[in-house]
Amino acid sequence: MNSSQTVAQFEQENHLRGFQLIFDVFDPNGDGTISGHEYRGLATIFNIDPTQADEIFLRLDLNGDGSISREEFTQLWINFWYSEDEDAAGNWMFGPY
Ligand SMILES: [Ca+2]
Ligand SMILES: [Ca+2]
Repeated sequence: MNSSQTVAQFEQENHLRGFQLIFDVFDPNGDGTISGHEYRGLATIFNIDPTQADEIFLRLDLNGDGSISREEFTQLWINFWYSEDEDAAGNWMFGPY
């Protein structure tokens, strides 16, 4: 193992820890999924318009079952940090920047 690998791992662990915190914020009732209602409620924190929040939620709900599971959120979170693709769903997590 070289030192750059260690740094990358450290960063990844930090991101995953952040992910747990963020997920809990997005899931205030703690049932393990983020509903459209929960997302809309939190979207206001990020200054996202409620109408736009609904559109973004549809992008984030990768399998279209009406809620964002922890697995989906993990995927989005990895997208957000690591994807080079500006159109990746994860990049919409905090609104259209
Ligand atoms: Ca929930
Ligand atoms: Ca889903």
